[in-house]
Amino acid sequence: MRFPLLLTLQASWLTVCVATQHYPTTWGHYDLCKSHGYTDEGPTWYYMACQPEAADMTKYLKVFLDPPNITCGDPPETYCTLENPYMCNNECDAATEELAHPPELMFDFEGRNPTTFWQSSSWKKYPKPLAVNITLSWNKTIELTDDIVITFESGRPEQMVLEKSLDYGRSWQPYQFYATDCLDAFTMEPKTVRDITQHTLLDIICTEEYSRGYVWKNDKTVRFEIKDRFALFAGPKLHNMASLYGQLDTTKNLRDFFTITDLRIRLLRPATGATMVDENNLSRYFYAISDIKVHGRCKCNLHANSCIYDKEKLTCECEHNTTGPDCGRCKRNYQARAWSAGSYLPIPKGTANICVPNSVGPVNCECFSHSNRCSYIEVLNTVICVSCKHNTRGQHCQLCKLGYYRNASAELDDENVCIDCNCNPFGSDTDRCNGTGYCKCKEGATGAKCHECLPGYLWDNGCKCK
Ligand SMILES: *[C@@H]1O[C@H](CO)[C@@H](O)[C@H](O)[C@H]1NC(C)=O
Ligand SMILES: *[C@@H]1O[C@H](CO)[C@@H](O)[C@H](O)[C@H]1NC(C)=O
Ligand SMILES: *[C@@H]1O[C@H](CO)[C@@H](O)[C@H](O)[C@H]1NC(C)=O
Ligand SMILES: *[C@@H]1O[C@H](CO)[C@@H](O)[C@H](O)[C@H]1NC(C)=O
Ligand SMILES: *[C@@H]1O[C@H](CO)[C@@H](O)[C@H](O)[C@H]1NC(C)=O
Ligand SMILES: *[C@@H]1O[C@H](CO)[C@@H](O)[C@H](O)[C@H]1NC(C)=O
Ligand SMILES: *[C@@H]1O[C@H](CO)[C@@H](O)[C@H](O)[C@H]1NC(C)=O
Ligand SMILES: [Ca+2]
Repeated sequence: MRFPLLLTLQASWLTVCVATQHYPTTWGHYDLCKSHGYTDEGPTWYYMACQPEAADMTKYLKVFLDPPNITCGDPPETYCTLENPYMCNNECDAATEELAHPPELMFDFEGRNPTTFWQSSSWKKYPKPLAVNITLSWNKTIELTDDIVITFESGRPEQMVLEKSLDYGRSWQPYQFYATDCLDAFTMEPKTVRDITQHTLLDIICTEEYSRGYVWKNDKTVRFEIKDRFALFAGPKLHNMASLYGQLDTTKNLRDFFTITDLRIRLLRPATGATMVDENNLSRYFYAISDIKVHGRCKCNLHANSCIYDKEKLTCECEHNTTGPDCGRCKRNYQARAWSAGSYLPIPKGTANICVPNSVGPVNCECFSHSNRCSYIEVLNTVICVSCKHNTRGQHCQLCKLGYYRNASAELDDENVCIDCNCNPFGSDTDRCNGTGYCKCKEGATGAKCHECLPGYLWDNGCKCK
């Protein structure tokens, strides 16, 4: 006897669909955590997987340099342009605003002329390596959504490693190696992102794409190619994000690959523009970076569609009764079921996997003793009685099945609470009746059950005109 339950559910689905049709353009984008719907119990919430919009993440990071005093200008120094070693009248002076090159200038609004940039001291201690670590920390888990792009105003480094951390800087893994000669620098075969396939996506490569061919004006950027990697699943123009999301959902390693809490740019050897280092002009060699792009979204485990920056800290605005910086736990009193992340599946709207109130569960299976079985309906976050007996229906078996009416002299938990309408099949339009047991009669028929004829009619499998 599942029919009454199915009816109730179907009714709720229908109203839910109507309620969400106002947002057709947002379908499949996971930007709504819940929407309003109606069941025969009244208004209700309908829950969906959701995530914050992708944004420029450089606004929210802290930057640390190692060595800490590696920025040029303290004491003031002169340096040469790389194209022309005889032009050494450029000055870096930390105490003069126009001549200072502090780390913030890697993250300011670019597009100004001239560009603003951070610059290191020059390679005075050659042949001791000029090594600098630039560490970017969010103190929050971030999912990358676009290429990391580093723009150099010096030549691009001859050796560099991009590293990531997933545990707030406790451990680090390489993301990509960069060198003019990968074999020589890292004993790795040179590869490019085009060599990567779906099966080797997690492989860490060394690339010579962004170090070779020193051209001052044009080739200033070093990339970590997120979009090319996405494209292996989503197609060249990323038109099939559903396929990518499906993969991310089922493969934790893949999801983690694009997830970070910190990034570290390890600059190991500056551009020299030649095979030999000119020891007489070491102030030609330094690092200068004008811009770093990191595009991503807060990781909220598909339980939040916004992430706020308050008191220098990013936090997901958790829905679905989850909590924690990444919505990684169930709230107190909502732990009736183990926490789990929301799911991108089924495409396009996903599954919310909301946290369930402790009080909701078999204990609260309230069915007026017409059933002792309940079912938890995820999308509505409610418990519904299953297989209501005694001709009842509804979330708590509190209504009468169609074709039955409420016995006014019986309590809700009485076996006799619903009375068969018993409408005469020939005299009535339907087998339903109103709250006092009156059926809806066809023309000529009368009586509570439509089993009698009005004057002028004769009973003959219904009332017929004389
Ligand atoms: C940075 O500080 C260390 C230790 O105080 C010192 O040895 C080093 O020369 C300094 N480097 C620069 C570039 O000022
Ligand atoms: C940079 O980070 C690496 C590890 O990621 C560490 O071994 C090294 O000592 C750090 N400092 C410098 C100046 O390279
Ligand atoms: C990082 O965030 C946690 C809370 O999520 C906070 O307790 C801690 O102080 C933060 N650390 C830094 C360095 O801001
Ligand atoms: C650069 O090197 C050349 C020749 O090696 C030398 O004449 C010149 O003085 C050097 N420039 C500086 C600024 O040291
Ligand atoms: C927790 O879930 C209930 C539904 O069970 C909802 O009414 C309530 O608003 C939620 N609380 C929060 C803070 O999201
Ligand atoms: C209505 O309920 C009362 C109380 O249980 C019962 O005695 C009576 O028979 C019921 N009426 C019908 C028509 O079933
Ligand atoms: C049911 O219909 C009858 C006849 O039309 C009417 O007298 C009665 O008030 C109705 N009862 C309810 C609860 O609407
Ligand atoms: Ca800048």
